Amino acid sequence: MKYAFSKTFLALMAVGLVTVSCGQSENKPAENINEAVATANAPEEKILNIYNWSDYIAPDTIENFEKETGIKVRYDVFDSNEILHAKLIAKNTGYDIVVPSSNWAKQQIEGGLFQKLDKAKLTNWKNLDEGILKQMEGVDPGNQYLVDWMWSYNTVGINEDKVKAALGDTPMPENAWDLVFNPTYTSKLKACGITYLDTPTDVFQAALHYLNKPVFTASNDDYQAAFDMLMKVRPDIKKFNSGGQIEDLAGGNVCVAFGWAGDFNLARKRSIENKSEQKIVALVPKTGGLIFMDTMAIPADAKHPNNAHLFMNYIMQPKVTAAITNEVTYANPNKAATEFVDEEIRNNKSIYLSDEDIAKLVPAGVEGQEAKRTLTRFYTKFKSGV
Ligand code: N2P
Repeated sequence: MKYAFSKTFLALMAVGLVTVSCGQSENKPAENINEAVATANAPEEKILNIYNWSDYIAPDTIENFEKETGIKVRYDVFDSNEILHAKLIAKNTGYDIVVPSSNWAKQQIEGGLFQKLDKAKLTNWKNLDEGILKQMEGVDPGNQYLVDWMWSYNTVGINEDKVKAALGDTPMPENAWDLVFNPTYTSKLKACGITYLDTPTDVFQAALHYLNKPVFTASNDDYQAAFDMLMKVRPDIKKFNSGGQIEDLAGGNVCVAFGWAGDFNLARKRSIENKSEQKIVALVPKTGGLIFMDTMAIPADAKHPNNAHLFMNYIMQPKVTAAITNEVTYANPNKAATEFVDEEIRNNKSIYLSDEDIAKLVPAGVEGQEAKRTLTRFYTKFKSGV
C-alpha cells in the first residue's frame, strides 16, 4: 500500500463488523410546513463546539476555520472512547462534533445518539477514499453518520537506545508485544519505565490478541486468562496514561509504551523539536497490532448542526487534512490529500503500513455490554494491582 488503504486492509476492516440497520429515532415532526421550513433555514448562532482526541489537530486548523467562516470554536479534548461514550449516553453533551473510534460509533449510531449527515452540505465528500467509505459501511450502512478523521493502530512504542541499554545481553524479542506483556522483558524494562494506555477495552483487546484469543470475546474465561497474564507484568508498569504518552516518551520519562502508533511517531517528532533527540519508534509487531479509525459525528441533540457540517466540509479539503497528518503523524482517509502529505510521513512504514503489515492488523470489532462490564471489572483490579 502506498498512500491509500489497500484492498487487503479494507477487507480486514470489514471482518467482525456486522452490518446493522440504524436505530435512530425520528425527530418530532414540526407542527406545520411553515414551521419546518423556518427551522431548517433558521440561522445558527456562529458557534461550534468540538470534542476530539488530544494532540489530533494542526495548530492553525481551528484558527483558519474561524477566519474563513466567522464561527467561534470551542475545542475540548478527551483521551478515551469510554469517556466520550459516557458523555454521549448521558445526553446534552453541548458538543456539535465528537470523534469516536468507528467500533464505538457503531453502537452509538444504533443507540440513536447521532444525527444523519446532510450530504448536500458536504461538497468535499468526493475527496474521500472510496474504498474506506465502502468499508465504513460495515459500521455505518450507507455512510449516513460518520466522516473519517484519521486512522492508526494500537501497538508498542519504544525509546530504542534506552530499551537496548535496559535489556543488556537479552536481545530484542521476535514479537514486539513481549516488551509489554512478557515478564522476562518487563522486569528488565521496569528500570527505564513502562507505560500503558489507561482504557479497559484497549488493554484487554491487546492482551487477548497477545494470547491468540478472540479479541472481541464474550467469554469470561478469556478475560480471566488475559487478567492472569496481565497481573504477572503489573509490578513492572510505571504508569497508566493515554494522552500523556507523547510527552513522557519525548521527555525520556518512559522507555516503553503500549499505545497508539501515531502518538509514538509524534513523540519522536516532538523530541526532535525540543532537541532531546530520543529515538522513539512505533514497532509494527510481526503478529500485528489493533487497527482503529476515528470518525467525526454530530450528536443527535447538537445545537449547531449546520456549523458542524461546515467544519466537516472544511476538514475534507485536501490541504487542511494533509496539514493535520503532517502535524500529528497519523494517516488520513482523504485520497486527494496524499500529494500534500510530507514525503517523510508518506514513506514512514509505521504510519503508512505495507500491505503485508496491514494484513496482520486485527480488525475493529465490538464487545457486547456484558463483556464490557466483565473486562472493566478485571481492568480495575489489574490497575489497582491487588
Ligand atoms: C491522538 C489519539 C488517537 C486516538 N493523539 C486513538 N483512537
